[in-house]
Amino acid sequence: DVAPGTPARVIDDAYGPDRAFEVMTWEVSEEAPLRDTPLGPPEALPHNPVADPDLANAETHKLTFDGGAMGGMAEAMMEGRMLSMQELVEAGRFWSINGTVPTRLHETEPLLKLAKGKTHRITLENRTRWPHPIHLHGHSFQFTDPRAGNIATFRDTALLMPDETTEIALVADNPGKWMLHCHILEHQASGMMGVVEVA
Ligand SMILES: [Cu+2]
Repeated sequence: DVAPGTPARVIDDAYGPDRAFEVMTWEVSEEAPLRDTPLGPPEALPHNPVADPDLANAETHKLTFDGGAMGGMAEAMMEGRMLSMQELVEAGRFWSINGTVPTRLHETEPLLKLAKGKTHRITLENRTRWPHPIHLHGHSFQFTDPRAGNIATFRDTALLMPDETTEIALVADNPGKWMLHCHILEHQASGMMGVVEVA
């Protein structure tokens, strides 16, 4: 029970206690409640139709994320040429996935080709000094390591902290060419994006 007029602060400390910031402050109104009694519990949702990964019979893959300030990236492939970090910075493309920097996404070779209908375990390795929320289109995945988050939860984005490595698993049941990219859009636009093909 919170007394009317008592402020409650909402703090976002996802990036650690030293980077916590206040999102909003709210307080309970002095006005009468809208209802005499609270609503009942919500109705149960239908069963989630997303297929559970079969971890014991999975194909394994790896994606490495490189680049940015204070990182170790020395060079990367762009448009079929190996460019130095200096050249990449001058081109405004200083993030890479598996050593490649796409420019025209629809023409680039997929980062991964996933066999349709199978379970795939994908290691995500962040070799940069920056956090990256890595977002995959077309599929929902689970973490395989409970240290990364509740492994029962299906997600479309994995937040990789600096130098963090984790593994995701999914059933590739949605054919097509799907974007995979950092959801910090400046990072996406400057190279941290690619295509995952399911066929
Ligand atoms: Cu990023």
